[in-house]
Amino acid sequence: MKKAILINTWEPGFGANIIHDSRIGEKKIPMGPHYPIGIVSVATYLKNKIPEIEIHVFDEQLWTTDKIEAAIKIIKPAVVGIGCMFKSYPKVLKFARTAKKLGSNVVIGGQYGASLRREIMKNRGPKSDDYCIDKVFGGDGEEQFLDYISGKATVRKNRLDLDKLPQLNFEFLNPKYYFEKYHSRFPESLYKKPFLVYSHKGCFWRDKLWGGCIYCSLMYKKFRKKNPKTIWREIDRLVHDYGVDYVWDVSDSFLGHKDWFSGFYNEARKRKNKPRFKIQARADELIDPNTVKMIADMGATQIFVGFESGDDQMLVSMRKGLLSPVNKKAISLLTDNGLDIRGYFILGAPGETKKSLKKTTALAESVINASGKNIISPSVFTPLPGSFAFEMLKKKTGQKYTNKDVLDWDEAINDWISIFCRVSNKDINSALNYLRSFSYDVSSYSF
Ligand code: B12
Ligand code: SF4
Repeated sequence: MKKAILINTWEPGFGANIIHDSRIGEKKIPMGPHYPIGIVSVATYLKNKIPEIEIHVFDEQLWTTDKIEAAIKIIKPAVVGIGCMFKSYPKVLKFARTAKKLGSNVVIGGQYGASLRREIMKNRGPKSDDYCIDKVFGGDGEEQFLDYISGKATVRKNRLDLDKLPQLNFEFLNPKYYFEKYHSRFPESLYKKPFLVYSHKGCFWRDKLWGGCIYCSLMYKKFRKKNPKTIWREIDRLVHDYGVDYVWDVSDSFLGHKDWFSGFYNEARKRKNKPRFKIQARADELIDPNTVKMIADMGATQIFVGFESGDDQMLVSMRKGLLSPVNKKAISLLTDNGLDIRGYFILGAPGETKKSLKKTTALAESVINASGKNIISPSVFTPLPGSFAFEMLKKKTGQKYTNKDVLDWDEAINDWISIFCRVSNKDINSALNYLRSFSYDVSSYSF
């Protein structure tokens, strides 16, 4: 019987925000854990199509790197598939080398590989000195991984119909381990069983001819959505069978399609027993009073919004597709409707100045001051592979970032600031440290 292992890589502190609390000193807002819905979907699809296959899914949030490596040595799978986002790439290589030494075929999927496929194959593929990766898959992994395991010469790269995907098979990873971990990290939380779903893939703004924020590395090109009934079937199962009380819909523009949202809302209204929601939306989707009322009414509790900057020129240089008045209107409407905001800010836009940084800190302060339950997440502009910004950096730095799959991110950020900003690294870091100095009650938030 063929054996396969799928691994979700994880770095401690992913996305964590350093905070300073006068009582406890400096600490990070604790994160997660996040159930790896992408990799479990790949495993589920494969098992449905080839029931006799033996598949194991390991998640570094639950097992240590050493334990997973030991499991690879014991199981000796024919294929090892590894999920990769940019910070975890060195870890991906570690697993890949171990698996390759044991004779497994190694493939990677996820955001990072999708953007640097050519570079990865050049440096880690069969013709390289460090051969440890056989294939890199971008986009939806379900069908591609199935074709690869089945030995098909040409792997399909169709965009999947999201309504036709099977519901996640929780035999691969039991949600209860994630609930337990969540509870030990957030013992005071109002929520006991948080979970992730996605109702869309892709983003309307990125699909537009001149659209897409320049820092965005999202690999999904065309906006696709699940039927509201499909996504509610998933949510109902989570609530009724697993007691889920908090759902983060990780789709990038939950409110991007008005008719779809009305359909989702109408389904929400039919249900008495439903979870609270955390959703992500653009500020320009949050300026219609009726829409904001509806998200409050359907049980949303926290809204992720990328405000990015308080300066219009920076919003233009990052190609955000909206200006400050829109950000301000969204803040006031969310506040009026009792919705908590998790606001994202990016320091280091092309053309950033001390003055524009000040406007950003002022906007961030206005989010904090709007409600005691709001949180801000500031970060320094990172020119990720797959983004327009990465191409800008490559253009200005000759060969430095060309043909490479392992990149020094501190160096890339420094180069970005010195080439594109009109402030120093020091100025950006002092604004960052200031924005990270607020303390929060994170008991129900940081999932
Ligand atoms: C949830 C999420 C997180 C979570 C959890 C991530 C996780 N590992 O589960 C947290 C909060 C921890 C997080 C952190 C960060 N994230 Co994040 N995150 C997301 C988000 C919103 C959803 C991901 C998701 O679950 N999608 C739904 C599932 C079903 O799709 P999927 O994950 O893409 O999986 C499919 C394919 O990738 C593929 N696949 C996946 N694994 C494998 C493996 C194999 C073998 C194969 C064949 C296929 C395959 O098949 C899956 C099913 O179709 C995306 C945006 C988005 N909408 O995708 C950003 C996104 C992935 N994150 C991003 C960023 C920038 C970050 C942070 C850097 C933020 C920060 N400032 O700290 C950190 C660092 C992460 C890192 N490792 O480097 C970027 C891209 C990063 C990159 N290029 O690697 C994205 C695209 C956002 C954006 N618009 O730019 N993130
Ligand atoms: S960052 Fe968000 S809004 Fe901007 S293009 Fe990417 S997914 Fe769309």
